[in-house]
Amino acid sequence: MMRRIFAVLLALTLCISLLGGCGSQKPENTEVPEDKVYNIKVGHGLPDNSSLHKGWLEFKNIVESSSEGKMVVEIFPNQQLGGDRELIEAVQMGNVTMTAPSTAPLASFNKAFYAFDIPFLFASRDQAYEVLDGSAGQAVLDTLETYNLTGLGYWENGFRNTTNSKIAIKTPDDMKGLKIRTMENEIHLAAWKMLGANPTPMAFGEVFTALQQKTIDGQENPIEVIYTTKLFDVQSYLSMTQHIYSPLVILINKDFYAELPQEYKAIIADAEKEARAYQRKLSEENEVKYIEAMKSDIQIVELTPEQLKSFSDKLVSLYDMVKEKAGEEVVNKILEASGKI
Ligand code: KDG
Repeated sequence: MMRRIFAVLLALTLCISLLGGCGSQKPENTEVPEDKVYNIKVGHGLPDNSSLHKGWLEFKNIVESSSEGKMVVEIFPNQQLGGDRELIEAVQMGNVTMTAPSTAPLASFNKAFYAFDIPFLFASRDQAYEVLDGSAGQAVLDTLETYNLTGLGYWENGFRNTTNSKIAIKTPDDMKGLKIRTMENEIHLAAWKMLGANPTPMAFGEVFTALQQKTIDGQENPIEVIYTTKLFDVQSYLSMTQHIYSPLVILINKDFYAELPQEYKAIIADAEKEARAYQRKLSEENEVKYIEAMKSDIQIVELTPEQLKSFSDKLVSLYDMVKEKAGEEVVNKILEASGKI
């Protein structure tokens, strides 16, 4: 009898350990080495007075205090380590640990992100937060793992608006032939062509000089970016086109994150969530503050619902283009979550 019980127990123990081993490629790292310090190098593209930078500072404070200094976060703002494309590559390779690009340039690395390039996708920030923080947003983040990246969450770049040096744009007719800089993203390029403009894709770091030297007439970005990077200084009109909501994606090198002790991984995940809420709140507040701060330097052009519709009407066929690029499944998930289908 005892021998039978012993045999059953042995078989059970074997099963459990085998199952555990099969479930994950590597065993979870639960040990926290006493004297090891983990350095987290963060690079991002915006200045110190942006909500993005303040969000990273909040993240740093939480991570460093919760880990009692065992994780140290160093932040390089203002494109010091490169623009969005370079930073995505650097995080993939592990030369930089974390970054926060717009989803648009990330789409040329990982096509699922084209799903966010549907114009007028989100009706409000709250809806954007709900979709991005829900299962549809998570499904897009999950696709990053094959690119040696882990996506922790979405922060806010904001609703994008159009500036230029020539005309108070109110409808697509006003932008015929205007040389507009777009982000490096094929859907954005196609959209501006459909609107009748003459678009040029360009890295963000070159935009200020290109506007100043008038090699381009205009560009489009959220209010915070237009203000904090002083684009309003070299532009005459700011049309509140609100044509697309631009999320920022918090990326971390996949191997670095996977190999962290479980306790530290949780600290990073929690800090990202807290900093996200803080950054979004600040982004919303800054939008109001910064419109006020620049309105004597640039003419703010408000658009009526009919005028906004004249833009969306021209862009209807983009839906199919986005589906073709990003994949129907992921696009439908986003469209369903945002009540579009
Ligand atoms: O790091 C974020 C910035 O690079 C971002 O604001 C870029 O929206 C962007 C643009 O227009 O390139």
